[in-house]
Amino acid sequence: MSKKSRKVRTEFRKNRSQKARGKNWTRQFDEHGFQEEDPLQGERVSGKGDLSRRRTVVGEEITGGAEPHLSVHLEIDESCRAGRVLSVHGLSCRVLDESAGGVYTCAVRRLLKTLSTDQRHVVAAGDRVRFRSVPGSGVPEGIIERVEPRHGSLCRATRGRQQILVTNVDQVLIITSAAEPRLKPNLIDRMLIASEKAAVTPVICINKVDLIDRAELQPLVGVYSRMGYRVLLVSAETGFGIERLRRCMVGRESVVAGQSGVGKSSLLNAVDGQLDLPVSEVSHETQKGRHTTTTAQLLPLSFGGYVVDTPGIRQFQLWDVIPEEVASFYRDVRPYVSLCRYPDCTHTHEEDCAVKNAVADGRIDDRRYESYCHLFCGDMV
Ligand SMILES: Nc1nc2c(ncn2[C@@H]2O[C@H](COP(=O)(O)OP(=O)(O)O)[C@@H](O)[C@H]2O)c(=O)[nH]1
Ligand SMILES: [Mg+2]
Ligand SMILES: [Zn+2]
Repeated sequence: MSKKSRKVRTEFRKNRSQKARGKNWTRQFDEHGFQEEDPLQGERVSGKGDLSRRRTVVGEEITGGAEPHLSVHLEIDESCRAGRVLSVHGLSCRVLDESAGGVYTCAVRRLLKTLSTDQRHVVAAGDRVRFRSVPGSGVPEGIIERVEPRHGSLCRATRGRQQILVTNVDQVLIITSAAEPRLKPNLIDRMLIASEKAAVTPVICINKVDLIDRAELQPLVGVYSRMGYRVLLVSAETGFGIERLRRCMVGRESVVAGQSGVGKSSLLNAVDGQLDLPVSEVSHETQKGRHTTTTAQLLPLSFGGYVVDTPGIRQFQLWDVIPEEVASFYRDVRPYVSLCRYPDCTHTHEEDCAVKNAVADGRIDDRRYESYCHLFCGDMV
């Protein structure tokens, strides 16, 4: 991550375009300090009239990570609460007051919106924000004054624009089942690639271990552990491994991934009884159509932390991975790619391929190599 100071010119909205040197400008400032309208540091207003009037906002552009992000230095006082965006609905969002509790329906300060150039929404589910409560209709309402810098965003490109589905994700829980439905290691590999691409830590959870002999899983667990992945064997049914899963989720934001029926809801209920999620839902998530909802919902956990278990987010698989980069996301394949004879080696049919040699020597697991070949050949979904 690098931070560099950047000045941004933003235009005033039409309804704010009064003459710059309006009659009582100085007096208004004295009286109100422009707290309500312009809570900005480093703002200059020129007196050049309508056409050239812009404001210069000093912010920090943070590059690196999933997306460049502009954090604006707004003045925040004690009346601003620290909150977490639970979900976004069009122009408003639900924000949890992280210290006092309570969920507020919030709008976004207009200035923040004018700064948003390449994002569809300024605020995304998972954002850490500062917001001000607005007294009004009885239901808790507020206005978001600041969006804190993000890490770990799961994104999707829609019509050339990057859409952040959920942000500040600490880990992806890749949930599979040892049986019913049968274990699909290639599916684990795909979800691992999606996590690697998003630069979010994956945790592999194999559920329903009550249905099998755990010793059978040891070779597979060994392959993933050697690559540095955390693997948890769990059973929502018997409670096996649930305490370890809970410890892994405390205070973190976890996104749940995995196919239908593997026991995601059962596991989350076992981890936190207050979630009370419906089990065995006959869901729409297998219809991968355009009607699948992708509006992420953060569910607060009673022991601290959040979990996101939204069908459209769960299916996050290989949105933007191109075949040529697949190898770089296979932790076990990656060390060999630079040793191949051809710099553009695809590790599928070429001679003197260091990857294939490593497979022949048993340094790369056969099944992992096969799963690589499947993905490389475009078996992406
Ligand atoms: N034997 C066994 N069955 C489980 C376990 N976890 C969940 N199930 C069952 O698997 C089915 C699907 O569970 P559900 O939580 O709805 O899966 P989801 O679609 O991934 O959310 C239900 O019938 C659960 O009772 C487990 O650890 N062991
Ligand atoms: Mg479920
Ligand atoms: Zn090769």
